[in-house]
Amino acid sequence: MLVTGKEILDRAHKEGYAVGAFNINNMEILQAVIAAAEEENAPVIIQTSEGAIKYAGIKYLSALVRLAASEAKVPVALHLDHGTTYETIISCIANGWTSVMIDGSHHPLEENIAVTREIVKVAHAAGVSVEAELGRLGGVEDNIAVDEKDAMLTSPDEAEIFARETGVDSLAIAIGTAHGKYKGEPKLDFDRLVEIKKRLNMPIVLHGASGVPDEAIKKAVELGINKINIDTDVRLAFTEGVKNVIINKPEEYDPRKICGPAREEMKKVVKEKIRLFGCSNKAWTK
Ligand code: PH4
Ligand code: ZN
Repeated sequence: MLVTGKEILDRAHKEGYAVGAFNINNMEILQAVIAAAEEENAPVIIQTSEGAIKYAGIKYLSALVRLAASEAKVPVALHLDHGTTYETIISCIANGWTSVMIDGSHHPLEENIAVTREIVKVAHAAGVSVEAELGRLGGVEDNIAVDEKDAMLTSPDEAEIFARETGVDSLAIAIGTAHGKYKGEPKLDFDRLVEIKKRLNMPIVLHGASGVPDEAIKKAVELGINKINIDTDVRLAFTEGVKNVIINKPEEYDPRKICGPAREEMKKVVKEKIRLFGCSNKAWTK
């Protein structure tokens, strides 16, 4: 069942759990995520980055995900992850995405508000949900000075203004996570999350959640995170699965026997994440 991002996230916000948003680039990743969500009876967000669209093609991804969603026994949203241009966002809306992210986080506040507002206007007119981002993700390492760290993380004051001025459906915040593999253990600023959730009272999104210890994720969900982006941990499962076959059966040359086991490895990881996020058995039917 294909639904909007808002339908999925408003419930999660109200009931206090987080929905997994998994990046997909090909059929096997998509099938792994959908199968995991069905086995956990959980709503799920399938997301595609601009890089994924460049790799697979917008028509292919649209057809694949919309077919998978229409056949799925659980609610599925198709979301654009880190949309940076008006053109990409409009093409996704035109091709059936039910949720888009406008990432204006590299802009100063006023400009971020302006670009986000513009997207909210067109997306909402088409019945599509909007996620935006405030604050800078990534590389919050120990050797960065305290005020520099503070400047990268989302300011609760700015978040309040941003949410009010833009009318976004969900907001991605920076509280100490980073994209990709971590060098050390990430330290999340939970006090900041609590303050932002209290002031905004809306669905809050965590990017860069792969590699964050389970206890920290659980706490972030308890404190108000409702959408959790996972890409790297699924990529690692895929490569592990492929490597296992290549190393143990070097004579194998059938792609189905190489990608099939990788699909199983990815499914296991996605199921674990869904359980960790408190999203199992949260699916509904219309
Ligand atoms: N993302 C994933 C971004 C993927 O261009 P690209 O396809 O490489 O972009 O938005 C996340 O927040 C995932 O974080 P993770 O790396 O911790 O899984
Ligand atoms: Zn991200």
